[in-house]
Amino acid sequence: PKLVKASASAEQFAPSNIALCKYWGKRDAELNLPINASLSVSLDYLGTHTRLIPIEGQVDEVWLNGQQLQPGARFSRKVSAFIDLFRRDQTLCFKVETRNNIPTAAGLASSASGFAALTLALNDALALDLPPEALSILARMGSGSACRSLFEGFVEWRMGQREDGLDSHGIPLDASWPGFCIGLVEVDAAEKAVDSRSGMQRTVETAHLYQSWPLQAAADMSKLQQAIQERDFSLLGQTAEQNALSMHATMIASWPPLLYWQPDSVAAMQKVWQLRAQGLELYFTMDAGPNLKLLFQRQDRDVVLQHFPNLETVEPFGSE
Ligand code: 2P0
Repeated sequence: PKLVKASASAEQFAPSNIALCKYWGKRDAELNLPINASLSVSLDYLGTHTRLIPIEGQVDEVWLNGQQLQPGARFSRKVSAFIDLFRRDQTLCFKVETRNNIPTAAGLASSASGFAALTLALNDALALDLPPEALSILARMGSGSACRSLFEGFVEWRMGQREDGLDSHGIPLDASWPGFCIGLVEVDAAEKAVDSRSGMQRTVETAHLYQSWPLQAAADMSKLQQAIQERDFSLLGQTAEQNALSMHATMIASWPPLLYWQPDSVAAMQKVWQLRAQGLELYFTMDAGPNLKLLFQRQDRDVVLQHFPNLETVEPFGSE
């Protein structure tokens, strides 16, 4: 978009999302174009509220959860660089207030919901009136996974073929699954040592095992679509868990090795496997961090909570 001046303040919300088939690896690092398609589920009310207020000045003011950040802080620079995509007149600046209601303890990435909410707020403040797919493309430029947070429910990120990335964006699946539950298991809330951007790059450049990842992801995309269409929870859970472990296998096979797990992560995985051996339909997925996200159905919620007390649970499609 080519813009002249801000028209108004704006406030928007976007949900966080959990990928069932992961985005891992870029074919273009500047445009955030992925090597594989991915599929996620958005987390309903858990996400980011972003408010934009036009201000006089030479620099944006970035606030995160009620605290003003230094203009040189990493997050501030990322936000300003993203607003630059929308800015022709460099004197157009904003106060950006970002609030995450994702329990920090869950250690969930907030960049997906953050850039999605910022994109929606810019669309309003600048009166762009862009269609959802265009907004998804723009959000992707801030953070790849943000292109999925533009939508509710199950979302596919089509990788696209074009070099300019205009066919690489999120598409919501026309599917609902009442009773579908996600549980957030906190292992460690601390910020990770290696961010996703560098982790992906290291994996693509150094892990021979990564060559098999695009094939795994393509096969998993089909299985997940089938599972969602047929509401086959076992197929969904198995596919998501194997997909996450396959992604982690490529990370571990990088050099220097990239292992996001902690002893408690492995203990939680073993607990899930044990419960499953006893007949419980419980699966997990994990991202670039030590925390687990559990997948289960409403009818098993009480049993799951007995084994994982203090579990924050979300039902993206409501209960049955
Ligand atoms: C995902 N992750 O699909 C995967 C699984 C982490 C592991 O998308 O560099 O923060 O900003 O495009 O979007 C996190 O990566 O990376 C992510 P950038 P992003 O959810």
